[in-house]
Amino acid sequence: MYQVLSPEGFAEEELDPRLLLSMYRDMVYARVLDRWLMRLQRMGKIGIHAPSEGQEAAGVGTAYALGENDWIFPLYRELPVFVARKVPISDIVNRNLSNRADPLKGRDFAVYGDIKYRIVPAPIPVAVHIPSAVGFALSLKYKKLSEVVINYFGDGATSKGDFHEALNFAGVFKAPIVFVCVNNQYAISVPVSRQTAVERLSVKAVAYGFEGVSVDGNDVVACYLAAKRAVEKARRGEGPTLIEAVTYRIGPHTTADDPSRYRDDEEVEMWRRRDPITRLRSHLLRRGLWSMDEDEKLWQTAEETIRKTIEECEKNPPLPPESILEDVYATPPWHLIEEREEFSQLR
Ligand SMILES: Cc1ncc(C[n+]2csc(CCOP(=O)(O)OP(=O)(O)O)c2C)c(N)n1
Repeated sequence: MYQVLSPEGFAEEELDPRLLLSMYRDMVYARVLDRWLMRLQRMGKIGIHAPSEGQEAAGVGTAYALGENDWIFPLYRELPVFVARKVPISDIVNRNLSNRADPLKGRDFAVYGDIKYRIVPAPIPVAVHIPSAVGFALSLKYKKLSEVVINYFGDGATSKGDFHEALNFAGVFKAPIVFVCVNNQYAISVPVSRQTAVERLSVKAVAYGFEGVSVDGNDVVACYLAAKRAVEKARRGEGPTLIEAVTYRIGPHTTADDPSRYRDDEEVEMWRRRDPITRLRSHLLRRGLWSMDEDEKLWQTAEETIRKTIEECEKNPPLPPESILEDVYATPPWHLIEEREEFSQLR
């Protein structure tokens, strides 16, 4: 398994300090925002949240390998990717609150996406976005654009036919795509050992004629370098890569799950000791690029900034009920126009 940062924060390869500090900042913001979204759900202010705690290196590292014109087909647990793409925190919060400033107007569960940032909203059915991502990548190739697609999914998705059909097609037609399988060890309560008999999910790429690589998903530098290589290869027209980022979901599957029913505290504790944020911090401290004072300030600023952003977002009014009738037809048919009229008379 490809690793650059050892668990103690040693590295043979010394990446640019500015890049490391920027990734560190984004990982901290993603962690703090994730915890706030959990709290908001518990306060009854948002419907559901799929937490990303523990998966920050996999998301941030791979997203940093993209150019700004590249396209993201995420899963629903990709908050760190959105933070790395510099989506404003207010957009993510408004989305979750489903208020009038929600860029998706209350549609589609709690997943985020926005064409402005070239992020396609994640689907809830497992793996169905993989064929779409491949089709989209092929359209970029036919249009002779130099843009590439990055497509995130979980270990559970590798058991669906969609995954195999899509990877096969991508291999045959050399689609400009990077598949990132975020192996967080579980598909809700099903451990990866019940999902597959292979040791590493990356070997599945071999059957489709392209390269697969497993990386330490808690090592942001390894995730970044592996993704950068894969993105450059796709951009050169040399086809897809499957990256398996081996990591762990520290929290529940979603706010509607109780993981204590299917896994031990010791296992969670073992993975907490491999925390991706702590690992990068150890590296930064070792190289004298960071101090504990600066660290404390960063966490405090993240907490304050996000708290204030949430307060501001909560001032937005709710969506008008008739908005559920919008965005299906370019020219709404008569019955929807009548329904919209009825809705507005109710208010
Ligand atoms: C086709 C389908 N079957 C079942 C579900 C219920 N379901 C929602 S998420 C999930 C597990 C997905 O696990 P994985 O792909 O590993 O991603 P993770 O949530 O762990 O990040 C399941 C079974 C679903 N959404 N779609």
